[in-house]
Amino acid sequence: MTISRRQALLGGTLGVGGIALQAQRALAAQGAPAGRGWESTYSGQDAKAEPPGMPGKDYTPVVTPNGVALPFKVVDGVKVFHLWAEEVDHEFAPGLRAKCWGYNGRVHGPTIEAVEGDRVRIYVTNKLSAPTSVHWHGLFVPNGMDGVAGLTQPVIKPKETFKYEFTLRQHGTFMYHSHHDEMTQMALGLMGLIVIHPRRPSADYKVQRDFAMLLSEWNIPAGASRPNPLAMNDFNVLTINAKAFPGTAPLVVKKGDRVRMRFGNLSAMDHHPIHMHGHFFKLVATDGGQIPTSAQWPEATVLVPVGSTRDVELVADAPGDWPVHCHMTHHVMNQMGHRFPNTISMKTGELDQKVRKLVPGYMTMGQDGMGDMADMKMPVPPNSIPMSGGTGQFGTITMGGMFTILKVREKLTSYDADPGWYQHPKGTVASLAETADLSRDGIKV
Ligand SMILES: [Cu+2]
Repeated sequence: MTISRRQALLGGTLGVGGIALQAQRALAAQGAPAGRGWESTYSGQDAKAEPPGMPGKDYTPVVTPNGVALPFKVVDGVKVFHLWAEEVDHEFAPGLRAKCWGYNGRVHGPTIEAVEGDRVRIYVTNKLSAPTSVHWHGLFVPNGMDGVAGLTQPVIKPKETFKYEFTLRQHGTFMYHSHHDEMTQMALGLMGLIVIHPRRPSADYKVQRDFAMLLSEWNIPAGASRPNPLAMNDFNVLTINAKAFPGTAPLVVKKGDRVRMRFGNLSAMDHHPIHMHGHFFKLVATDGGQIPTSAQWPEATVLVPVGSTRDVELVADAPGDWPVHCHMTHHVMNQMGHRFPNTISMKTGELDQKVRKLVPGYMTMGQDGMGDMADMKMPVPPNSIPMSGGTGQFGTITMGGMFTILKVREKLTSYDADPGWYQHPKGTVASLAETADLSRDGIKV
């Protein structure tokens, strides 16, 4: 029997076209999306609890550089957590401490980690002198568990303990933070990350390294002992997990590892374009959910807006020490980069001589930019850190703040130890051009 093209298209007889049409009708009968992806329920769906997912068995725990996971216990199938808000004497980087507000003795608070379908009960004790509340940013919760003081619950007064309880219906990267006097309490550090693993992960969810990083910003005048919550701009301490470089722990991975980096941003006023050297990554999720593979796009810089999370994934296939940092240049500088008069290219020699008559040892800083001030030997006011500067194997790194290092190694004995600086293969480091090179290539200098 032969089937005409017309017959096949109409599906009037058995044929390829007919089967396709039947399949289409079957899909339509099941209520498949008409093309825009709307689903009948999102956050309003029923919550169905599943047995508590356990680390090592149901998920591989994330790494929170410079941080920890919040411990839990299981009581009658419910995961029970306890957060307490309190004042914390926090070190941002060697040389800079401030009295901040955090949870469980840490700034920021520990990472809450769980599995989709877990029933969680989170106690919050207020050990501060001010009332507070905790909001679960991005989570689908019953309205009364949303943690917005005044709107969905009374404030948690000093010395009180509140109980939050809900079932986790999503997976991804989320955040928690104070939702009372946010300007003050978040500026002082009351925030943390929530990581929820999928209950039934797809094959490509598995990674070797899974890092969780919370971005924030602070105004701490040099020498001050507390962050200033009134600041609206001029943030001078920019942090990853509340640490400014060189206080940030490196991200240690093995060559070929699949790596996930989860970024959350609870800064007061700034978005952070996080740039990674030597690699590209794919944007795979936001705090609104997973991005289908077909919609993921490759980037070398991911913008993490205030109040958002972004998950990226990469294959770390290039050995080396690669910066991972905010690309806003003032966000990779520490305290002292602000409020200096602009003296770049000024000849200040005579000025220095004059001032030295009054102030012995006076020296104008910044004629050649700020790099000279990065020298750790230059004195800085008590309880402050130089505006830039860690020290690398080739000298001063003129960056601070929201900066860390992805250390990709071919051989690694442990993920937990800093493997030191990358040993570059011979002939692969930029170096002083030799006369022979210049003459061969006709470069006149
Ligand atoms: Cu930034």
